Amino acid sequence: MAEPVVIATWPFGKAAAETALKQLADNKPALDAVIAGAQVVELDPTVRSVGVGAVGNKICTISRDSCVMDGKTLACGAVAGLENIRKVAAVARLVMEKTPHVLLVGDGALWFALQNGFPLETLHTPESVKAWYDGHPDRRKPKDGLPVAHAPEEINVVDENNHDTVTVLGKDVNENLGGVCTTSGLSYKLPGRVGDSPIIGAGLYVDDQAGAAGATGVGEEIIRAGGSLLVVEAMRAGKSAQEACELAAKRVNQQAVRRGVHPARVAYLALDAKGRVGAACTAMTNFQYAVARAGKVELLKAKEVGVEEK
Ligand code: SD4
Repeated sequence: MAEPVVIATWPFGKAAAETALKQLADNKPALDAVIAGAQVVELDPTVRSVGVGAVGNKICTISRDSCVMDGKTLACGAVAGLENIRKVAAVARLVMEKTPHVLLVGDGALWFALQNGFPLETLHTPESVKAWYDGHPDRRKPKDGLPVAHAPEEINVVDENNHDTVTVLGKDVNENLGGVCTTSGLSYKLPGRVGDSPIIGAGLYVDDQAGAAGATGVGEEIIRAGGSLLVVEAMRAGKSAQEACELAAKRVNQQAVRRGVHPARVAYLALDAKGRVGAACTAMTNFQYAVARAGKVELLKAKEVGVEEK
């Protein structure tokens, strides 16, 4: 039997990786394990950017995006713009299992969740509402004499604290890969805005025959670059997990420079079927990720790829 491995975004991914690794050690399939791990973060009211306790969009609604993918069968499912449901990765999984579709959005996703027994619950907490109020771009102090930008086209230059997604990739004892991505998306986003996190190929892609990849950061840039699929295809073409993440991060930089919007804040994680991991980011010096294997979880700093690198 192969050694299980989990990799997850951000310091809060440590709890996700720990939970997922325990499940994998009990011989659970990769997809079950990573969803159980992501759920720990979805339900943690101290995390401001994923589920319960998240900072809302421009009108303070907490609108969630999530997707899941099974590397063995390529089965996948997703939800976008889902409100008032706490365990949205579990809903994405049911879209995969119970429908012929890949992605349900908004009211349809909510109807589907309710039909399948998920309770309608608020995700706001007194602390998250206060954080929304205090951090609202209209209320922030002007920077260098200019108001802090918050229009969607300027989202790249909003500070780096207004977003964080939990993406968890795992390899089970049978060398099958599974992945999940779940988020409340960019805080103060426009109502109706959907990021990369529920888009298969952007926020997540998993194929046992090539590898698994996931993303975090500014979703618009990840979608534009075809992020996670780009990482997986680079692995399929022979790059290591690390090289593939760097290649995709460089692509984001090149596109951002070409469009005159640098810095674009994006990070990629990758895991191959042999358990080798990789991580790279663009202008996100604070990006850390968790790797769990052999009963231990460690937090690592991703390699930052500079604009000049080709
Ligand atoms: C989004 N990619 O909605 C997500 C947000 C995120 O680190 O991951 N931020 O664009």
